[in-house]
Amino acid sequence: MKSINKLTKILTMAGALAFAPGLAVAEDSSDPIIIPIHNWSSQIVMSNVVGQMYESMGLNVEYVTTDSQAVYESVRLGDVTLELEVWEGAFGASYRAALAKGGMVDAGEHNAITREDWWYPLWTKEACPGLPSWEALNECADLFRTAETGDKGRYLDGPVDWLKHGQERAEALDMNFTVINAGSAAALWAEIGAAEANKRPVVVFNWTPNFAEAVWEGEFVEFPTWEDGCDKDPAKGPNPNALYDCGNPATGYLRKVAHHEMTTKWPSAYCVLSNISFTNPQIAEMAKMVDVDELEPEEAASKWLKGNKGVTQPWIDACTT
Ligand code: TMO
Repeated sequence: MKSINKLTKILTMAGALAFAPGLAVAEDSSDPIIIPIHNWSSQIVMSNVVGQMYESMGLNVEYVTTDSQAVYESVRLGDVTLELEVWEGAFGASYRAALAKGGMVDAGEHNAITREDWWYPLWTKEACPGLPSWEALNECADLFRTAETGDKGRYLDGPVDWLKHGQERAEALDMNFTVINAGSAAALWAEIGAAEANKRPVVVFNWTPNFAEAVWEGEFVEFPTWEDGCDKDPAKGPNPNALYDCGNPATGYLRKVAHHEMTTKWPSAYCVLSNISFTNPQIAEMAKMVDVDELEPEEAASKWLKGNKGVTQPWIDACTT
């Protein structure tokens, strides 16, 4: 369906140009397109991939490191030009708030289907066979006790700026878990790696697409199914008095957004942005090139682009020829 829409769009554009030979297409500004960089690998590599695509079109690009929630306000105001990875689970609320205030345009979804939630490597299930249900996890809470968490189980959540509301979820569902925020994505992988040697049960925040699925077999914990408004309306979810008593969306979107002036200031670049649509395997590979192969993000991006010209060049050609 998605690809048919895209094909229709490309054909319609080609048709429009064919019948409007005198059409003057405005040139893109030589001002730098400002691309924000966050704290997980696929986003960093993808940002460099798209930045290098723009450079191949003769455009100027600058990267800035920004907070992954505040960035939506920055896109809206034009302090940054775009955002390439709007994950529904982590950033849906900030995205919706900024979109409603005005100044940000939706540049469409990637092909990818995303999920972000409590996750365990498969050896954990040997010790807690009722998994993946959250009630079973809760009954096994003792298995996850550490010196730090006392008589409660330890759940290692993502860095604070991903706003996963793990503590609120544990409280809303009356779980015997203490939620600790990791300082970085690397701390999540270290936690899994350290548990692997003696197959110690662990539960950590994880997501897909990600490199981790190629390294450790595992599963997401099944929480009460996400309902729209679970983060705003206590009536949603099983606890009538609490927010965040649902899992994250299990088939979430991954979206692109831009500052509204990008459409007129860099029309070709915006056209390319709207064509861009990465898949789960492509995004997992971008992460792997940094987290497993240990390439620098810029290197990973240029290597990824070299291997995938057949994917990216048509997105550019449809906007520039
Ligand atoms: C926002 N993230 C993909 C790290 O969950």
